[in-house]
Amino acid sequence: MNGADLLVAALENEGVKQIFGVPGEENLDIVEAMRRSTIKLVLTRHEQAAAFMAATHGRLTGEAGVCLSTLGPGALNLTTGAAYARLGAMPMVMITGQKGILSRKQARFQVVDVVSTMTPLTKMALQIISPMTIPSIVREAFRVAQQERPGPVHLELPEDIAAEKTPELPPVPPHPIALPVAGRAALDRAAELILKAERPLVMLGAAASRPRLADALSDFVKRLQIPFFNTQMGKGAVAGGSGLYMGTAALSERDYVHDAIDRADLIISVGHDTVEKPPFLMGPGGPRVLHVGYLPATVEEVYFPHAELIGDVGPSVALLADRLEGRLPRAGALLPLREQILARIRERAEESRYPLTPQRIVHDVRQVMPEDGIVCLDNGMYKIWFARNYRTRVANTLLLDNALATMGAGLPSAMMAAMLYPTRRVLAVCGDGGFMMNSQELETATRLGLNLVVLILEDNAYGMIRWKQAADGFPDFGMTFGNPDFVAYAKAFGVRGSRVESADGLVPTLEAAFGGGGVHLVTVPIDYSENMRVLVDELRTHGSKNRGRS
Ligand SMILES: Cc1ncc(C[n+]2csc(CCOP(=O)(O)OP(=O)(O)O)c2C)c(N)n1
Ligand SMILES: [Mg+2]
Repeated sequence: MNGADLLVAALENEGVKQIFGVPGEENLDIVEAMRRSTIKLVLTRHEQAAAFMAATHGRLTGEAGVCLSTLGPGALNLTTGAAYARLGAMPMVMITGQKGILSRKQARFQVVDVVSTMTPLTKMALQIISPMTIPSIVREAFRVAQQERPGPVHLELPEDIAAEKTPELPPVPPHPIALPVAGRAALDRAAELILKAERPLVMLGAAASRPRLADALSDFVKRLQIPFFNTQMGKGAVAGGSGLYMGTAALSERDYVHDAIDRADLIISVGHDTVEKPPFLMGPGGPRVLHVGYLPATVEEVYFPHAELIGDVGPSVALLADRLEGRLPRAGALLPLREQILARIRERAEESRYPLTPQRIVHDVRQVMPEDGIVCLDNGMYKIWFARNYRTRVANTLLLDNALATMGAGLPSAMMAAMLYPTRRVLAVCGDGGFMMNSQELETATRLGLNLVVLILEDNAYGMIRWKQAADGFPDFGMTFGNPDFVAYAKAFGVRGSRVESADGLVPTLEAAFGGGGVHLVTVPIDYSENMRVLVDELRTHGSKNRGRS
């Protein structure tokens, strides 16, 4: 037995089923230990994709996903994934190799200080210097990665420690940890605030999407009958059909959902994480905010709650509902605004312009996705449209990154979703820019035999930045590029590809793609003139009218 065997045994003890990555020669003892283990090695074509997949495993299951790389160059390729998991609160364990530390037979070849690089990007980063410590370090890594607020942990296993002979050591068994529930005084205070509110509103933030919370939050909202909106990453946290959904705050102000937010006198903010682009801006004289979360709120210029309810969120909100159920005659005060807000959002969803409008694309995608289908977004202009316009009815069915907001994660995150839920429809939606940042993973997806459709929105540009440039009054400059023929590109990977040729062509093309099984790429041209017309001109007018009224 050697250090690598101990590491792999410790990972099996944590229930790890697969490790994503690109090994280097420094990892070969780990690879050999894996060969003799129950853990599968899932090769990717870039370490970044391995990290995005591992992080998404953590996001969707609550159990840390694991990725592996070599030293120096491979480890540095994990850093964007580390930041993605750090900001997005996704549990992940990254294992990297290193040259031997007991002697230096290759001098400084490929050596960079990976632990120092990872330190600010992780919850914990350390080098393993003795096999004896491996069982406890691995247990600690998973504990730290998975406990609130979840995130990435980095372990560096130098090749000589991996190869070092060691007696067999028992792994440290994991045990369930029950988080403390909010105390009576805090519950009473929170209940008092809500009882006094004239126009309450619930906001569901990023932490509301933790997989274990779906039922508890749906119950909470239904028992209180207070209308709710969500942040981008809080989307889907409450099961649909409640009739209480008021919209998604994809922008920070002036959108139609802000009609309700601006009129609220109390916002019960559940699981808001200020890594997200602000869903509304607190300022002097705005609504009071009650922060409900696993951890106290960070104080920001735009977020400084007046009261907090801290503790295990599920049981805490159940206790809060016990104090309030049936005692809130004004719970639905803001509900009359609901229909007009949702009607504005639905506008032009069936327009038959070609190239297609973002509204039409969101609408058509919703048509072909069953309630439990999962849409995974990359980052680009369409993210705002999907966040704002796509209605979710099941938790974690619109996966987007409003934290690091990195391009390139759309395809890998969808691949992970497809691996975890092989019978559900999974769609990656990517811009022509973001797709090309990790398009090499089409090979991984086909090799893994995944059922997955990738939708590419073609505007031949970094559309989001082009839009910002225009919205800020700059001349149109420098944001366009050419694309490969995406259908031919898909074919080169052995992936079936289709191009949408008419406004009515998207739904049947997506249906056929899902129907065919396997990996399928669909490319559709998008008309982004709506960005300026709706998200700037229309909302500016709306915002100023609104301010005039209040
Ligand atoms: C890795 C990375 N690089 C740059 C950016 C800045 N950025 C945000 S959106 C965007 C353009 C995205 O273009 P595309 O994927 O084609 O989507 P579109 O906005 O055109 O729909 C850029 C460059 C980013 N978020 N992440
Ligand atoms: Mg684009």
